[in-house]
Amino acid sequence: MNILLIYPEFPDTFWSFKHALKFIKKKVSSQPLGLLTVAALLPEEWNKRLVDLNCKKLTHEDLKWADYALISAMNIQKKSVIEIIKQCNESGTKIIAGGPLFTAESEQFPTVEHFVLNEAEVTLPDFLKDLGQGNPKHCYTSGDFADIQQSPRPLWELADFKSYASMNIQYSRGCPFNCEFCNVTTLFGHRPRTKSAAQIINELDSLYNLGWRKNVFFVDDNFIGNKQILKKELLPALIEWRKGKKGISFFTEVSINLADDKELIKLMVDAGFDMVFIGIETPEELSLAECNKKQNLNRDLLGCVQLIQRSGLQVQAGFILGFDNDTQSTFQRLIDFIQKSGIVTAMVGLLQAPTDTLLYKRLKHEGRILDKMSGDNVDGTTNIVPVMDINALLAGYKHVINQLYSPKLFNKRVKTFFKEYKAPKVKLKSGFNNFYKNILAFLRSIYILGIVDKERTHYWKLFLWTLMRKPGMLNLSITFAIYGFHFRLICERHIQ
Ligand code: B12
Repeated sequence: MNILLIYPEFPDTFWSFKHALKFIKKKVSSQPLGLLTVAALLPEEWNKRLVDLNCKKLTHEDLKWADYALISAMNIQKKSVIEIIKQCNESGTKIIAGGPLFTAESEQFPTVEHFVLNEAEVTLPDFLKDLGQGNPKHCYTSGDFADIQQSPRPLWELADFKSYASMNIQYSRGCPFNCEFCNVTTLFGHRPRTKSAAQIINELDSLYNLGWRKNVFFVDDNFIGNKQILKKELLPALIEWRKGKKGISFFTEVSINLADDKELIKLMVDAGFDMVFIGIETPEELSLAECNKKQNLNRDLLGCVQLIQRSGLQVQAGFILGFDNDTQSTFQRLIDFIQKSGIVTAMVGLLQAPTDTLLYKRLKHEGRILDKMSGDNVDGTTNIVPVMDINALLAGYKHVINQLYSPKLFNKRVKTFFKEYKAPKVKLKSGFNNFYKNILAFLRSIYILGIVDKERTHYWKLFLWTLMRKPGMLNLSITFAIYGFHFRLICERHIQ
């Protein structure tokens, strides 16, 4: 059996990092982990090829070779998905579709032969059994959650490492919290399910043995969902694993209560984590209460962020505008909060309601749902009727985005961050090859940002400031300048 695994193209968005990746000559930020996991669940003797459309084209020869095309996607990739399905239909290649987009909206794709939805560990075995008996059904779905201790190691071998800036691995699924706008608990459950430390070490070993030395992103919904087991098993194992190795820094997604546990932060830093993404959402207490973001309530959010930064972790964060309790003053409050926090990568989106959330249910009941969400929560659109006048909300949103990603405020945030941040003592030595690539990226930044770009004076101002005041941070400072360039282009092109 010949199996073609197809990953659709991402549009140019905040998280695509398209305009930043060209500085490091990478095509895409990370590999399609879902498809590589599915590949490992298929019979070993089947032939498998991966076509990630973010790296290469899907050819007629690929489709002719394949007995089945397996497609995985998020809703943001829908445009590319429609094109792929058309190509498969024209060439007569049968499709098996799975992953978040199809699990949420399968009815929109009438020409797909088979849907294998939800977690493949649960649904794929039944499909394979029926296929073996020559009688596969149209749709496989399940409300059961997989035991991920039984998940196989993803088939990294199928991915062309040279194209990716980071590699994704997954330790847990699910989250103990219940934020109104988030669908994670519906999709993956309340009780975080974790892999064993041995599984993760095996996955890391295989990545390392295949030559990977750069970032590894733990794509957990909330990495600290089960703190006890993390402190007792995984983090000590990661600290041990790191000894004698070169490169590989980790980053992940956590909730703000990380700040309550200094021991946990220290273990994470010692294990090689250098960055975390946190859903902060808003500095407005009433809005936090409205969306049931209990873990963010009744605490000094700014102090928590600074504590994490001082401990050696860079903080990226997501923010939302458009809660029922937001007012005209929320916009400036949010700008002030983000500026003071030194959160350089701050993703600000409008409140949207994914179908499988408590928010969707509430707003449907109140007659305030307009449509399906766009899938990109940073494109200045929403599928809900906000309490605030929509034009006032959009104007406020654009103002916030334009302010935050103006070179002046962006650089100010970088400086605030550098003043707070204590770089971890764990040295993630990257080796000559990465050093050489960093130099090339630096030279490209000089040309594109320091000579050609209209905002070049800001590039040099930040460069000189860092050189004089924080010379040890020069590498990071240039990385931020490149991020700032990407965010500014995204704002100019999509949110104006
Ligand atoms: C890592 C991640 C990202 C990464 C990169 C992902 C990548 N390169 O593919 C980043 C940070 C870039 C990202 C960004 C976004 N993301 Co995201 N992301 C995730 C996250 C946290 C983990 C995904 C993952 O790798 N999981 C591990 C693998 C093993 O699981 P999986 O992919 O789901 O695959 C399993 C099943 O789905 C199934 N399966 C998957 N594919 C297939 C295919 C076949 C044929 C079969 C049979 C089965 C199958 O089997 C697998 C094993 O069980 C998920 C949440 C989650 N827990 O899944 C959100 C999630 C996928 N993201 C989501 C969204 C909305 C976004 C954004 C649009 C958000 C935004 N700010 O606008 C952006 C857009 C990206 C862009 N480039 O523009 C949504 C997608 C919703 C949807 N209905 O499509 C999710 C589900 C989060 C959520 N709470 O809703 N994301």
